[in-house]
Amino acid sequence: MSQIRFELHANDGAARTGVLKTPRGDIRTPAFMPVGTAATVKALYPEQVRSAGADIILGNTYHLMLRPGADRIHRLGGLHEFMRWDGPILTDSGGFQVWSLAGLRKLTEEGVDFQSHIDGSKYHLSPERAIEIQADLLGADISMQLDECTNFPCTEEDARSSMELSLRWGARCKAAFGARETQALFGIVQGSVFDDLRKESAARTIETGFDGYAIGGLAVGEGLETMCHVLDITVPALPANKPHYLMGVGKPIDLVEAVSRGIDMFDCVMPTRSGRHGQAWSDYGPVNLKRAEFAEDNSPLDPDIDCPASRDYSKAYLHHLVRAGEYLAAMLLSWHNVAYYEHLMARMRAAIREGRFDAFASEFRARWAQGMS
Ligand code: PRF
Repeated sequence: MSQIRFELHANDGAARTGVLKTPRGDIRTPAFMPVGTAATVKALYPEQVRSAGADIILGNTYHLMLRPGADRIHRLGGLHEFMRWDGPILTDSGGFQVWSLAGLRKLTEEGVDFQSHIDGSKYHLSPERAIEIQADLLGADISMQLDECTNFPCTEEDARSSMELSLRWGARCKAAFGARETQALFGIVQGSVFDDLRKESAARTIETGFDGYAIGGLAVGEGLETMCHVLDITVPALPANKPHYLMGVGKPIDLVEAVSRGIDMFDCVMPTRSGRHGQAWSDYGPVNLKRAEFAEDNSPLDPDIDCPASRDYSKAYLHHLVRAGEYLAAMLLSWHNVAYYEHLMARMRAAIREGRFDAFASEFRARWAQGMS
């Protein structure tokens, strides 16, 4: 019997809240996973990630297999021990990163051959190797199937052949993974922006059978409206009793729109990356701390968030740190941004629980629009 169980506690329209139970701890859903690409959520201690409200983080097969190497991490006790994060970790399978980062690469039925973006050395990733790295060597609590993130835009023909490859790779990942008690495997639905392909990909991924279902191939330049349409088509085609994970998304407004359509999990570099670039997230959009208007603004970023970076430091101080190029600027802004994202998830969970998610989403959209004007 798997010790990883998904419990749904409340529904409000299509939005849901619950808990994904794992031996390493509960993941409250809807959940946001900060990205810890290289065995670190950049600029943050694990304790800060946890205190900011994160129940789970994401790691990357691609980066870790290149540096320091999956076998080395295994010899050092696995990814949790290596990076001193004792909560759940979900790892991405690497296909998407090979596509966006690697040098020369060659895709075959067997898998993908590619050259490291660090030193050009050669690697191979297959569905079987992706499972071995994630589940056996890194020790991920949740592994992702190897997939191909379909280019956007693309023809329906290309989207179909890419989707078919991901389906075959998904079945091979499932076979390689087998049945495990303390680890889970998620499938990934592809199909670009074509309704029929999305429905077919969902049905056939479900046929293979996974512990959770991700929606891939989005946040690739299609825009919020198109993404929402794909979610409207795809999420109802997924099993209601399994977690629904939208990969690589997104801005705060994207999270609100996706939760309203039944998504339970997200990951995105947005909070940490923009934190390193002098930006703080808010309900009104991103705030650029470099701007002169903050030079003597003694107010904190958000006194309602229980995080020192959000509550205790003035915008004037953060403005100064950003202007001076200080490391602490990246550290405090990343901390605030992760805490803001996690606080947003907590607000959404409460709104769903209390049956007022629609009102929450409307008010959020209004604030977001106001910030954009
Ligand atoms: N597949 C995988 N990881 C991903 C994506 C995907 O499609 C995306 C979508 N852009 C983000 N991360 N395996």
